[in-house]
Amino acid sequence: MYGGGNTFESAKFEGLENEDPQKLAEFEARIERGEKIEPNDWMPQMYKKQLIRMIEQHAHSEIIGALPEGTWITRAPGFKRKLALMAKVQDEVGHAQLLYSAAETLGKSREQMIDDLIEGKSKYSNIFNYPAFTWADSCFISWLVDAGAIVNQLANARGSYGPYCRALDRICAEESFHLKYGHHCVIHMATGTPKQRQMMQEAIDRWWGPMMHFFGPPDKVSVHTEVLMKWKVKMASNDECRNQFLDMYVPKIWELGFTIPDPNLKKNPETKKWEYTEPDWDEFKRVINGDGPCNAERLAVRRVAEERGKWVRQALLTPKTKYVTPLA
Ligand code: BYC
Repeated sequence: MYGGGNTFESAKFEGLENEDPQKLAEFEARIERGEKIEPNDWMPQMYKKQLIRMIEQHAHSEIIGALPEGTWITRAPGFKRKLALMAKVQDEVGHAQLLYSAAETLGKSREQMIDDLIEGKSKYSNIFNYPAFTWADSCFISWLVDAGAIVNQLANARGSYGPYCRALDRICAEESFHLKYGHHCVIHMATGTPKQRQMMQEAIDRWWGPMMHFFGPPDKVSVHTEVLMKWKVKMASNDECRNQFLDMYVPKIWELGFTIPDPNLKKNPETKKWEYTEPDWDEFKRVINGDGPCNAERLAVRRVAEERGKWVRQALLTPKTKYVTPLA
C-alpha cells in the first residue's frame, strides 16, 4: 500500500498509485524472492527512474574520477607506478562504459547522459571535485576512495537489477586490484622518509572530510534510501556503508602510524558502531551542486574531450567511402 497515511506516503513513491496494482505486487514479490529484474521485464516507472539516476551518476563518477588520478600518470614515481596507474585509470573509464551500457538498457541514451553531465544537470561523486595536489593524494584515492567504492559496490552487486549487478561484479573484481595497488603505494609512503610520511599524513587530513561525505548524507536525511532499499537497488544504507568502511580501514590507517583528523572518532564497544564528528554537510551540498574546488575544471575537461572526440564518433557512424579524416 502506498497511499493514505502509511510510512511510504512521500514524494519518493510519487506516481506509484498510477501503476497496475497486480503487476506491482508481482514485481515486488519477485524482488522479495531475490530474483533479478531484467530490461524487458515489467517494472514500475519509479524503479526505472531511480535506477537511471543512480547508475548514470555512478557512470559519471567513474569517468570524472579518472581525472584527478589521470593527471599523476606522467608524474608517478617510477616506471612501474606509471604503468600501474595508467592501467587503473583505463579501468575506471572502462567501468563508466559498463555502467553507461547498464543505464542504456533502461531507455536513456549515452549521448543524453553525457550531455546532462557536461551541461551540469547530472551529479557525480563529490570526492572527485577536490584537487590531487601531491602524489600522496593520488595514493589516498587509489587506496581509500577505491576501498569506499568497493564497500558500496559489493553490497549493491547483490541487488535486484540484473544489468547493474553484473556490471558491479566485474567492476569489483577490477577494483580489488586497485585496492592492492593503492595500499602498496600508501605503505611505501608510510615506510619512506619523514617527508613522505608527512605528505601522506597531509593527504589523509585533506581527504578525510570528502571521504566521509562519499557514502552520502546520513540515513535520517537521505532522500532515496528508503525506496532504493525497498526495491533492493541499494543493499546497505549510507550510514551502514560508512560504518563498514570505518570498521575495515580505520585500524589499517592507524596501524601505519597515521592519524585521522577527527578527535571524536572511536568505535563504541556496546553498539559496535563508529562514532565521529559529522563532516560539514553544507560543504557537501555545495560541492555536489556544482560549487566545489574543481567542479568547473572537471566539466571543462569532459567538454573538451567530447568536442575532440566528435570526429571519431562521426567516423564510426559514417560509411567508409564518405568520410575524410581531418588528419588526412
Ligand atoms: N556525491 O538520497 P541520497 C569510484 C546525492 S566511482 C554526489 O542518500 P542515494 C572511483 C544523491 O545523488 C564510484 N552526490 O542518494 C572512480 C542525491 O541527489 P539527487 C562512486 C551524492 O542515491 C574513479 C542526494 O545527494 N560510487 O569509486 O540514495 C577513481 C541525496 O542523497 C553523493 C557510486 O556512485 C555523493 N557522494 O545514495 C577512483 C555508487 N551522495 O540525485 C574511484 C553508486 C549522495 O536526488 N551510488 N548524493 O539530485 C550510490 O550507491 C548512491 O547513489 C549513493 C547516494 C550512496 C552515492
